[in-house]
Parts: sequence; structure tokens; C-alpha cells
Amino acid sequence: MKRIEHEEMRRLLKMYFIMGSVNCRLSPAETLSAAADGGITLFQFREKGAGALTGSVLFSLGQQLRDICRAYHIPFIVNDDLELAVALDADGIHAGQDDLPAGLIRQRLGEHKIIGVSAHNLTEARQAIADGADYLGIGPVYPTSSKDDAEAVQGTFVLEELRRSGLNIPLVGIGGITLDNALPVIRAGADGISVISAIAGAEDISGTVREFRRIIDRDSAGE
Ligand code: TZP
Ligand code: MG
Repeated sequence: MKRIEHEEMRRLLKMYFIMGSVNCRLSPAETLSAAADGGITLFQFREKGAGALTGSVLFSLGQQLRDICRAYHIPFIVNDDLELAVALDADGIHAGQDDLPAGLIRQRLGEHKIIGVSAHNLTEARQAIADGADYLGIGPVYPTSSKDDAEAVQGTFVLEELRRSGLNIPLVGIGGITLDNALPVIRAGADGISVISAIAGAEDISGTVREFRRIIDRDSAGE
């Protein structure tokens, strides 16, 4: 099988939901099912922070969330952990700058898996593309309380800079994105948005995802 094509990747990035058990108000399975009902296009299992699960409990939760994704035909991405991604036969992996380089991940996972990399500037973006990333996560666009070691808030500047520099790799914005501030992220050149708390912590998870989709889909239709 071959690498995912840019246009398919762009479609998957539209509404990228990320979470782990520490982010959820309801159970992770209920949270993911509700988000899937609302229309998320991609999911990342990111089990991080105080109280994060480990070992066999982590693996079982991964299996449960992977199976929900499969039932909804939503690709299942694992954050950082290559062994977990392999053990769960995940559809891909997302790596930060301090994690394994995309080139090594590609060697291990093969051509057909999705590899995403976090980049904070043009240099990191170019390197990740050279290493074989399928998409880049750019942020934090806005202030976030979901990542302890988040880099400086960058607004939409880096997204704009990457597009101005002619990079056409699929991009997704991340960090503090809500229904009220999602549109500028798309207008700056992102193909989609990735969200933790505005979805995992929402009173009405499906309704919130539907509303995000309306904002993004309306804008990409040029309305
Ligand atoms: N990387 C940069 S910001 C962030 C990650 C994982 C957290 C995003 O979470 P939220 O709750 O959508 O701000
Ligand atoms: Mg990481």
C-alpha cells in the first residue's frame, strides 16, 4: 500500500479530535462515541498528564477506542508511543519534536500508515516534510491548559508563514481552539482544526462537533 494522498489527508484533518482519559468528563468511550456521532474526521489517542493510564489498562482503553473508531470508519492515531501504535495496529502516529523522528517511524510502520509531526516554525516544518510526515500539527495557536509543556502561543502567524513559504503539506491548527475562534485558523491556511477540551469537556459533545463542522465546511465551500 502507498502513502496517503494530500487531498485525502486534508479531508481527514478537518475535525481532528484528540483525547485521553484525563481530558474526559464522561467515560472516554462515551466521549469518543458522541464525538463520532457529531462528525469528527480523525481521532488521536493521547494518554498524557497527571493520572494518565499505563500498562495493560492503557492498552485496553486503546483497544476500546480503536474499535469505536473502526466502527465509525474514523482513522485511529496514537500519540508518541510507537510500541503502543504497533500493538494496537493503529492507523498512524503523531510525534512531537522530542519524540522519534518521522523517518525512523516511517521505517518501522511502513508507507501506508499516517505520520503526523508537531512543528513550531518553518525549519521544523521543512525537516518533518523531508523526513516523510503526512501532515503537520501547528500551534499552540491560542492559550491552552491541556498541555503542560506547551510552547509559546503563536496565533495564526506560523500557519500563514508556512503557506506564504509555499508549503502545501496538509496542516492542522492546535491549541485553545473553540467554536468562537476556529474560523481564523482555517482562513490562515490550516486544512482543519485539532481540539481537546472544547469537545471532551463540552456539555453537548455531538452538538459541539456538529457546530465545528458547520464552521469549517461552510468556509471550505467558500461561503
Ligand atoms: N499541542 C499543542 S496545544 C495542545 C497540544 C496537544 C493541547 C490542545 O488542547 P486544547 O484543549 O484543545 O487547547
Ligand atoms: Mg510527544
